[in-house]
Amino acid sequence: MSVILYTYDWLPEFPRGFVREFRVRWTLEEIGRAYEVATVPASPKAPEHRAMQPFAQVPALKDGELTLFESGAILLYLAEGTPLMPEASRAEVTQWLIAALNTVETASGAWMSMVLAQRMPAFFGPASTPEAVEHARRGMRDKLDALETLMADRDWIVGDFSVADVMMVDVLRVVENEGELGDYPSLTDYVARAMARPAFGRAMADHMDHWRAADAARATKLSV
Ligand SMILES: N[C@@H](CCC(=O)N[C@@H](CS)C(=O)NCC(=O)O)C(=O)O
Repeated sequence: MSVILYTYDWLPEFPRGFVREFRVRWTLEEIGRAYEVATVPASPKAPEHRAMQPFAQVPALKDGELTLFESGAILLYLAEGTPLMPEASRAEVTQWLIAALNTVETASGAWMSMVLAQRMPAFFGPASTPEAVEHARRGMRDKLDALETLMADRDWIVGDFSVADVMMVDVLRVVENEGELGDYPSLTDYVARAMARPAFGRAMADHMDHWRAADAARATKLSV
């Protein structure tokens, strides 16, 4: 049965490609599960949105009667019973998916929000001091250093490609896009290896098509 993935009706250019809805699309493509996309208004947030996602964020997912939020919970749910969650390494795959969110993304997210506040103070401000940004960057690099050592002698984080790799790579892509993986060759290769997967390519094409269609719908609305 097809699931419904909720994302925003429209977003400006800068977050496209990196909205957390993408990691769900990628997982759905990896496991070959049919899905439809439904939208919630980005602004103002609707009560129906908050009813599905108490923090009024995306992604959210509906599978029949079940509604889920939190990308980590959604990925774990979808991966269940598929090759992305091998029974023999369930505990380690879960551990690494949580490490991606709770150790790496907390550090990279703290740094990234400071970078965005400097770049677009009107939108994300107030800007932090350069010293505070550098402090956050060093905190992120501590985590990247550990991952770099780990990934030097493996292709995927636990055995074969798993849902932990979807999450870890989706977190690292943001850092790579900012040019911060330049001196991490193992992590650069890891991200490139994952992004070369056909499922990643299909998910990204659909993700970007969604925003193009959203632009067209918005242009039509503005012209009437
Ligand atoms: N912990 C949440 C974070 C979700 C999240 O930050 N979503 C962003 C889009 S990538 C969002 O909706 N931001 C708008 C907002 O917070 O109002 C998850 O992993 O699902």
